[in-house]
Amino acid sequence: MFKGLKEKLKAFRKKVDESLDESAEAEVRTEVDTEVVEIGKVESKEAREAEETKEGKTISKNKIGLKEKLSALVLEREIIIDEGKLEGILSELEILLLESDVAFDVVEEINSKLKERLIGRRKKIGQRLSSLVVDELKEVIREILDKNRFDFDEFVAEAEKPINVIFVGVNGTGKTTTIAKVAKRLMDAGYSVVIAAGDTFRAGAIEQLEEHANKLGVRLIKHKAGADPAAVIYDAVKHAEAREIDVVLADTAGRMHTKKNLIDQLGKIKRVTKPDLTIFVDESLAGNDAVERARMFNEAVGIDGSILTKLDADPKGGTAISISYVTEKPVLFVGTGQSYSDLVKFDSQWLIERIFEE
Ligand SMILES: Nc1nc2c(ncn2[C@@H]2O[C@H](COP(=O)(O)OP(=O)(O)OP(=O)(O)O)[C@@H](O)[C@H]2O)c(=O)[nH]1
Ligand SMILES: [Mg+2]
Repeated sequence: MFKGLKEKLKAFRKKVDESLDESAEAEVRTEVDTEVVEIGKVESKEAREAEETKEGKTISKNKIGLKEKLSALVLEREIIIDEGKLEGILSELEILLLESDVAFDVVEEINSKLKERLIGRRKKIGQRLSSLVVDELKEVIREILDKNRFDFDEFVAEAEKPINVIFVGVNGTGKTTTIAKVAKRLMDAGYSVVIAAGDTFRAGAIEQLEEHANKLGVRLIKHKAGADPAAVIYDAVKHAEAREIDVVLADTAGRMHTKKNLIDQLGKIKRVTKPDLTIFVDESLAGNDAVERARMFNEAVGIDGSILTKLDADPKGGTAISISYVTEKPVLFVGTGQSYSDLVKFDSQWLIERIFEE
Protein backbone atom coordinates (compact mmCIF):
# COMPACT_ATOMS: atom_id res chain seq x y z
CA MET A 1 0.00 0.00 0.00
CA PHE A 2 1.32 3.44 -1.05
CA LYS A 3 4.75 2.05 -1.93
CA GLY A 4 5.52 4.76 -4.49
CA LEU A 5 4.50 7.56 -2.16
CA LYS A 6 6.59 6.15 0.67
CA GLU A 7 9.65 5.94 -1.56
CA LYS A 8 9.14 9.51 -2.68
CA LEU A 9 8.82 10.68 0.92
CA LYS A 10 12.02 8.90 1.83
CA ALA A 11 13.92 10.55 -1.01
CA PHE A 12 12.37 13.90 -0.06
CA ARG A 13 13.52 13.60 3.54
CA LYS A 14 17.03 12.76 2.40
CA LYS A 15 17.18 15.67 0.00
CA VAL A 16 15.90 18.15 2.58
CA ASP A 17 18.44 17.04 5.15
CA GLU A 18 21.36 16.84 2.77
CA SER A 19 21.18 19.97 0.71
CA LEU A 20 18.84 22.57 2.13
CA ASP A 21 19.76 22.00 5.72
CA GLU A 22 23.48 21.81 5.22
CA SER A 23 24.18 25.40 4.26
CA ALA A 24 22.30 26.84 7.19
CA GLU A 25 23.85 24.47 9.68
CA ALA A 26 27.31 25.05 8.31
CA GLU A 27 27.07 28.74 9.26
CA VAL A 28 26.15 27.96 12.81
CA ARG A 29 28.68 25.16 13.03
CA THR A 30 31.44 27.66 12.26
CA GLU A 31 30.27 29.79 15.16
CA VAL A 32 30.07 26.73 17.38
CA ASP A 33 33.57 25.67 16.32
CA THR A 34 34.97 29.04 17.35
CA GLU A 35 33.38 28.72 20.76
CA VAL A 36 34.58 25.16 21.08
CA VAL A 37 38.13 26.33 20.50
CA GLU A 38 37.63 28.91 23.26
CA ILE A 39 36.28 26.28 25.63
CA GLY A 40 39.10 23.98 24.61
CA LYS A 41 41.60 26.63 25.61
CA VAL A 42 40.04 27.08 29.02
CA GLU A 43 39.67 23.33 29.53
CA SER A 44 43.25 22.56 28.64
CA LYS A 45 44.45 25.39 30.87
CA GLU A 46 42.44 23.88 33.75
CA ALA A 47 43.75 20.45 32.89
CA ARG A 48 47.32 21.64 32.82
CA GLU A 49 46.88 23.25 36.22
CA ALA A 50 45.27 20.04 37.53
CA GLU A 51 48.17 18.01 36.20
CA GLU A 52 50.64 20.32 37.86
CA THR A 53 48.91 20.11 41.25
CA LYS A 54 47.17 16.69 41.35
CA GLU A 55 47.21 13.36 39.45
CA GLY A 56 45.85 12.09 36.08
CA LYS A 57 42.27 11.36 37.31
CA THR A 58 41.40 15.03 37.29
CA ILE A 59 42.49 15.36 33.69
CA SER A 60 40.10 12.73 32.38
CA LYS A 61 37.27 14.27 34.41
CA ASN A 62 37.94 17.54 32.69
CA LYS A 63 37.83 15.87 29.28
CA ILE A 64 34.29 14.57 29.93
CA GLY A 65 33.33 18.04 31.02
CA LEU A 66 34.42 19.37 27.65
CA LYS A 67 32.30 16.85 25.75
CA GLU A 68 29.20 17.63 27.77
CA LYS A 69 29.66 21.33 27.32
CA LEU A 70 30.08 20.87 23.60
CA SER A 71 26.86 18.91 23.09
CA ALA A 72 24.86 21.32 25.24
CA LEU A 73 26.14 24.16 23.16
CA VAL A 74 25.15 22.49 19.88
CA LEU A 75 21.68 21.70 21.21
CA GLU A 76 21.06 25.25 22.28
CA ARG A 77 21.81 26.54 18.80
CA GLU A 78 18.75 27.09 16.65
CA ILE A 79 18.09 27.85 13.06
CA ILE A 80 15.13 30.02 12.18
CA ILE A 81 13.21 28.74 9.18
CA ASP A 82 12.56 31.66 6.87
CA GLU A 83 10.41 31.82 3.77
CA GLY A 84 13.38 31.58 1.42
CA LYS A 85 14.58 28.39 3.04
CA LEU A 86 11.09 26.94 2.90
CA GLU A 87 10.41 27.84 -0.73
CA GLY A 88 12.62 25.11 -2.18
CA ILE A 89 11.38 22.50 0.25
CA LEU A 90 7.74 23.24 -0.43
CA SER A 91 8.09 23.19 -4.19
CA GLU A 92 9.76 19.78 -3.93
CA LEU A 93 6.89 18.64 -1.76
CA GLU A 94 4.34 20.07 -4.16
CA ILE A 95 5.71 17.96 -7.00
CA LEU A 96 5.79 14.89 -4.76
CA LEU A 97 2.13 15.35 -3.79
CA LEU A 98 0.94 16.04 -7.34
CA GLU A 99 2.78 12.96 -8.60
CA SER A 100 1.08 10.98 -5.85
CA ASP A 101 -2.41 11.89 -7.07
CA VAL A 102 -3.17 14.52 -4.47
CA ALA A 103 -5.65 16.88 -6.15
CA PHE A 104 -4.34 20.31 -7.11
CA ASP A 105 -6.64 22.24 -4.72
CA VAL A 106 -5.55 20.01 -1.87
CA VAL A 107 -1.86 20.51 -2.68
CA GLU A 108 -2.40 24.27 -2.53
CA GLU A 109 -4.17 23.96 0.80
CA ILE A 110 -1.39 21.78 2.21
CA ASN A 111 1.18 24.27 0.96
CA SER A 112 -0.36 27.31 2.57
CA LYS A 113 -1.04 25.51 5.84
CA LEU A 114 2.56 24.32 5.95
CA LYS A 115 3.85 27.83 5.35
CA GLU A 116 1.72 29.11 8.24
CA ARG A 117 3.11 26.45 10.52
CA LEU A 118 6.74 26.54 9.47
CA ILE A 119 7.82 30.10 8.68
CA GLY A 120 9.60 31.56 11.67
CA ARG A 121 9.84 28.22 13.43
CA ARG A 122 13.08 27.46 15.21
CA LYS A 123 14.92 24.30 14.47
CA LYS A 124 17.55 23.12 16.87
CA ILE A 125 20.82 21.91 15.48
CA GLY A 126 20.75 18.17 15.45
CA GLN A 127 16.99 18.11 14.89
CA ARG A 128 16.34 17.05 11.33
CA LEU A 129 14.63 19.65 9.18
CA SER A 130 12.93 16.84 7.25
CA SER A 131 11.37 15.49 10.46
CA LEU A 132 10.06 18.91 11.35
CA VAL A 133 8.51 19.35 7.89
CA VAL A 134 7.11 15.81 7.72
CA ASP A 135 5.62 16.05 11.24
CA GLU A 136 3.83 19.23 10.24
CA LEU A 137 2.74 17.62 6.97
CA LYS A 138 1.12 14.81 8.96
CA GLU A 139 -0.77 17.33 11.07
CA VAL A 140 -1.93 19.29 8.04
CA ILE A 141 -3.19 16.11 6.32
CA ARG A 142 -4.94 15.11 9.55
CA GLU A 143 -6.66 18.50 9.71
CA ILE A 144 -7.84 18.18 6.10
CA LEU A 145 -9.16 14.66 6.63
CA ASP A 146 -10.86 15.41 9.93
CA LYS A 147 -12.82 18.31 8.48
CA ASN A 148 -15.55 15.97 7.25
CA ARG A 149 -15.70 13.39 10.00
CA PHE A 150 -18.58 10.95 10.10
CA ASP A 151 -19.09 7.93 12.29
CA PHE A 152 -20.95 5.29 10.28
CA ASP A 153 -21.47 3.03 13.29
CA GLU A 154 -22.95 5.83 15.34
CA PHE A 155 -25.21 6.77 12.45
CA VAL A 156 -26.48 3.21 12.06
CA ALA A 157 -27.03 2.87 15.80
CA GLU A 158 -29.04 6.07 16.06
CA ALA A 159 -30.94 6.36 12.77
CA GLU A 160 -34.54 5.30 12.41
CA LYS A 161 -34.81 1.82 10.88
CA PRO A 162 -34.83 0.61 8.22
CA ILE A 163 -31.88 2.59 6.96
CA ASN A 164 -31.73 2.72 3.18
CA VAL A 165 -28.20 2.94 1.80
CA ILE A 166 -27.57 3.11 -1.93
CA PHE A 167 -24.20 2.64 -3.58
CA VAL A 168 -23.36 4.54 -6.75
CA GLY A 169 -20.35 5.01 -9.00
CA VAL A 170 -18.78 4.23 -12.35
CA ASN A 171 -18.30 0.70 -13.71
CA GLY A 172 -16.10 -1.85 -12.03
CA THR A 173 -14.98 0.18 -9.04
CA GLY A 174 -16.10 -2.31 -6.40
CA LYS A 175 -19.68 -1.33 -5.52
CA THR A 176 -21.08 -4.85 -5.42
CA THR A 177 -18.12 -6.29 -3.50
CA THR A 178 -18.29 -3.38 -1.04
CA ILE A 179 -21.99 -4.02 -0.42
CA ALA A 180 -21.15 -7.61 0.53
CA LYS A 181 -18.38 -6.37 2.85
CA VAL A 182 -20.63 -3.78 4.51
CA ALA A 183 -23.40 -6.40 4.90
CA LYS A 184 -20.98 -8.73 6.68
CA ARG A 185 -19.73 -5.93 8.91
CA LEU A 186 -23.27 -4.92 9.89
CA MET A 187 -24.32 -8.50 10.58
CA ASP A 188 -21.23 -9.04 12.71
CA ALA A 189 -22.37 -6.02 14.73
CA GLY A 190 -25.77 -7.65 15.23
CA TYR A 191 -27.89 -5.83 12.64
CA SER A 192 -30.29 -7.48 10.20
CA VAL A 193 -29.66 -6.68 6.55
CA VAL A 194 -31.39 -7.05 3.20
CA ILE A 195 -29.70 -6.45 -0.14
CA ALA A 196 -31.42 -4.95 -3.19
CA ALA A 197 -30.30 -6.04 -6.67
CA GLY A 198 -30.60 -2.58 -8.15
CA ASP A 199 -28.16 -3.29 -10.97
CA THR A 200 -30.68 -4.65 -13.45
CA PHE A 201 -28.58 -3.47 -16.37
CA ARG A 202 -25.30 -5.38 -16.54
CA ALA A 203 -25.48 -9.02 -17.61
CA GLY A 204 -24.71 -11.27 -14.65
CA ALA A 205 -24.98 -8.48 -12.06
CA ILE A 206 -27.98 -10.01 -10.25
CA GLU A 207 -26.31 -13.44 -10.16
CA GLN A 208 -23.08 -11.91 -8.83
CA LEU A 209 -24.94 -10.27 -5.95
CA GLU A 210 -26.98 -13.43 -5.36
CA GLU A 211 -23.78 -15.39 -4.92
CA HIS A 212 -22.61 -12.96 -2.22
CA ALA A 213 -26.03 -13.03 -0.55
CA ASN A 214 -25.97 -16.83 -0.43
CA LYS A 215 -22.47 -16.91 1.01
CA LEU A 216 -23.38 -14.38 3.68
CA GLY A 217 -26.85 -15.75 4.37
CA VAL A 218 -28.56 -12.45 3.52
CA ARG A 219 -31.93 -12.04 1.87
CA LEU A 220 -31.71 -10.60 -1.67
CA ILE A 221 -34.59 -8.67 -3.22
CA LYS A 222 -34.46 -8.92 -6.99
CA HIS A 223 -36.53 -8.39 -10.11
CA LYS A 224 -35.81 -9.58 -13.63
CA ALA A 225 -32.89 -8.23 -15.63
CA GLY A 226 -33.85 -4.97 -17.29
CA ALA A 227 -36.44 -4.07 -14.60
CA ASP A 228 -36.69 -0.57 -13.12
CA PRO A 229 -34.00 -0.31 -10.40
CA ALA A 230 -36.08 2.20 -8.44
CA ALA A 231 -38.85 -0.42 -8.16
CA VAL A 232 -36.41 -3.10 -6.93
CA ILE A 233 -34.99 -0.86 -4.21
CA TYR A 234 -38.47 0.37 -3.25
CA ASP A 235 -39.55 -3.26 -2.78
CA ALA A 236 -36.49 -3.95 -0.63
CA VAL A 237 -37.33 -0.99 1.61
CA LYS A 238 -40.95 -2.17 1.95
CA HIS A 239 -39.69 -5.67 2.74
CA ALA A 240 -37.39 -4.29 5.43
CA GLU A 241 -40.22 -2.23 6.94
CA ALA A 242 -42.53 -5.23 7.05
CA ARG A 243 -39.90 -7.55 8.58
CA GLU A 244 -38.29 -4.98 10.84
CA ILE A 245 -34.96 -5.35 9.12
CA ASP A 246 -32.41 -2.73 10.14
CA VAL A 247 -30.54 -1.91 6.95
CA VAL A 248 -31.19 -2.05 3.19
CA LEU A 249 -28.06 -2.07 1.06
CA ALA A 250 -28.91 -1.25 -2.54
CA ASP A 251 -26.67 -2.00 -5.51
CA THR A 252 -26.90 0.11 -8.66
CA ALA A 253 -25.43 -0.32 -12.11
CA GLY A 254 -22.09 1.29 -12.80
CA ARG A 255 -22.48 4.43 -14.87
CA MET A 256 -20.31 7.16 -16.24
CA HIS A 257 -20.88 10.53 -14.60
CA THR A 258 -21.07 12.03 -18.09
CA LYS A 259 -24.12 10.00 -19.21
CA LYS A 260 -27.02 12.30 -18.44
CA ASN A 261 -29.84 9.75 -18.87
CA LEU A 262 -28.10 7.32 -16.48
CA ILE A 263 -27.44 10.02 -13.91
CA ASP A 264 -31.11 11.06 -14.22
CA GLN A 265 -32.04 7.46 -13.45
CA LEU A 266 -30.17 7.77 -10.14
CA GLY A 267 -32.20 10.90 -9.46
CA LYS A 268 -35.36 8.85 -9.91
CA ILE A 269 -34.06 6.09 -7.60
CA LYS A 270 -33.43 8.74 -4.96
CA ARG A 271 -36.86 10.34 -5.34
CA VAL A 272 -38.68 7.01 -5.18
CA THR A 273 -36.69 5.25 -2.44
CA LYS A 274 -35.50 8.23 -0.35
CA PRO A 275 -32.12 6.82 0.73
CA ASP A 276 -30.73 7.80 4.12
CA LEU A 277 -27.23 7.53 2.69
CA THR A 278 -26.04 7.74 -0.89
CA ILE A 279 -22.51 6.41 -0.99
CA PHE A 280 -20.16 7.02 -3.87
CA VAL A 281 -17.74 4.15 -4.50
CA ASP A 282 -14.56 4.53 -6.48
CA GLU A 283 -11.14 3.00 -6.61
CA SER A 284 -8.19 4.62 -4.94
CA LEU A 285 -5.90 3.92 -7.85
CA ALA A 286 -8.03 6.02 -10.21
CA GLY A 287 -6.41 9.07 -8.63
CA ASN A 288 -7.66 12.41 -9.84
CA ASP A 289 -10.25 10.73 -12.06
CA ALA A 290 -11.89 9.28 -8.96
CA VAL A 291 -11.84 12.66 -7.23
CA GLU A 292 -13.34 14.36 -10.28
CA ARG A 293 -16.04 11.70 -10.59
CA ALA A 294 -16.91 12.07 -6.92
CA ARG A 295 -17.28 15.80 -7.40
CA MET A 296 -19.54 15.31 -10.39
CA PHE A 297 -21.71 12.61 -8.79
CA ASN A 298 -22.07 14.88 -5.79
CA GLU A 299 -23.17 17.78 -7.93
CA ALA A 300 -25.53 15.70 -10.08
CA VAL A 301 -27.21 13.40 -7.56
CA GLY A 302 -25.86 14.37 -4.14
CA ILE A 303 -23.71 12.00 -2.14
CA ASP A 304 -23.34 11.69 1.63
CA GLY A 305 -19.91 10.14 1.59
CA SER A 306 -17.46 7.97 -0.31
CA ILE A 307 -15.92 4.56 -0.04
CA LEU A 308 -12.53 4.09 -1.68
CA THR A 309 -11.66 0.59 -2.79
CA LYS A 310 -8.45 -1.16 -3.82
CA LEU A 311 -6.13 0.76 -1.53
CA ASP A 312 -4.11 -2.45 -1.39
CA ALA A 313 -3.25 -1.96 -5.06
CA ASP A 314 -2.65 1.80 -4.92
CA PRO A 315 0.99 2.91 -4.85
CA LYS A 316 0.11 6.60 -4.50
CA GLY A 317 -2.48 7.35 -1.83
CA GLY A 318 -3.41 10.86 -2.94
CA THR A 319 -7.02 9.96 -3.69
CA ALA A 320 -7.68 9.13 -0.07
CA ILE A 321 -6.18 12.44 0.99
CA SER A 322 -8.16 14.46 -1.58
CA ILE A 323 -11.63 13.04 -2.05
CA SER A 324 -13.26 14.29 1.14
CA TYR A 325 -11.73 17.77 0.77
CA VAL A 326 -13.01 18.15 -2.79
CA THR A 327 -16.52 16.76 -2.16
CA GLU A 328 -16.77 18.14 1.38
CA LYS A 329 -18.18 14.72 2.28
CA PRO A 330 -16.53 12.11 4.49
CA VAL A 331 -14.79 8.92 3.45
CA LEU A 332 -16.66 6.18 5.32
CA PHE A 333 -14.65 3.08 4.57
CA VAL A 334 -11.74 1.92 2.49
CA GLY A 335 -11.39 -1.44 0.76
CA THR A 336 -8.05 -3.15 1.25
CA GLY A 337 -8.54 -6.45 -0.58
CA GLN A 338 -11.02 -8.82 -2.14
CA SER A 339 -12.28 -10.72 0.89
CA TYR A 340 -15.21 -9.69 3.06
CA SER A 341 -13.02 -8.69 5.97
CA ASP A 342 -10.96 -6.29 3.84
CA LEU A 343 -13.00 -3.25 4.79
CA VAL A 344 -11.54 -0.64 7.12
CA LYS A 345 -13.57 2.09 8.77
CA PHE A 346 -11.90 5.26 7.60
CA ASP A 347 -9.92 7.17 10.13
CA SER A 348 -7.31 9.89 9.54
CA GLN A 349 -4.88 8.26 11.99
CA TRP A 350 -5.12 4.96 10.14
CA LEU A 351 -4.31 6.59 6.80
CA ILE A 352 -1.46 8.70 8.20
CA GLU A 353 0.11 5.65 9.78
CA ARG A 354 -0.09 3.76 6.48
CA ILE A 355 1.44 6.62 4.50
CA PHE A 356 4.22 7.59 6.90
CA GLU A 357 5.23 4.26 8.41
CA GLU A 358 8.75 3.46 7.26
N1 LIG B 1 -7.72 -5.62 -4.62
C1 LIG B 1 -8.98 -5.23 -4.40
N2 LIG B 1 -9.94 -5.59 -5.26
C2 LIG B 1 -11.19 -5.19 -5.03
C3 LIG B 1 -11.53 -4.38 -3.91
N3 LIG B 1 -12.86 -4.14 -3.96
C4 LIG B 1 -13.32 -4.74 -5.07
N4 LIG B 1 -12.34 -5.39 -5.73
C5 LIG B 1 -12.41 -6.13 -6.98
O1 LIG B 1 -12.81 -5.28 -8.05
C6 LIG B 1 -13.53 -6.01 -9.03
C7 LIG B 1 -14.81 -5.27 -9.36
O2 LIG B 1 -15.65 -5.32 -8.24
P1 LIG B 1 -17.24 -5.20 -8.31
O3 LIG B 1 -17.72 -5.23 -6.91
O4 LIG B 1 -17.84 -6.18 -9.25
O5 LIG B 1 -17.36 -3.74 -8.92
P2 LIG B 1 -18.70 -2.95 -9.33
O6 LIG B 1 -18.45 -1.53 -9.08
O7 LIG B 1 -19.87 -3.57 -8.71
O8 LIG B 1 -18.70 -3.22 -10.92
P3 LIG B 1 -19.95 -2.99 -11.93
O9 LIG B 1 -21.12 -3.62 -11.31
O10 LIG B 1 -19.51 -3.68 -13.17
O11 LIG B 1 -20.07 -1.53 -12.12
C8 LIG B 1 -13.73 -7.39 -8.46
O12 LIG B 1 -12.81 -8.28 -9.01
C9 LIG B 1 -13.47 -7.21 -6.95
O13 LIG B 1 -12.99 -8.38 -6.35
C10 LIG B 1 -10.47 -4.02 -3.00
O14 LIG B 1 -10.64 -3.31 -1.99
N5 LIG B 1 -9.23 -4.47 -3.29
MG1 LIG C 1 -21.65 -4.24 -9.48
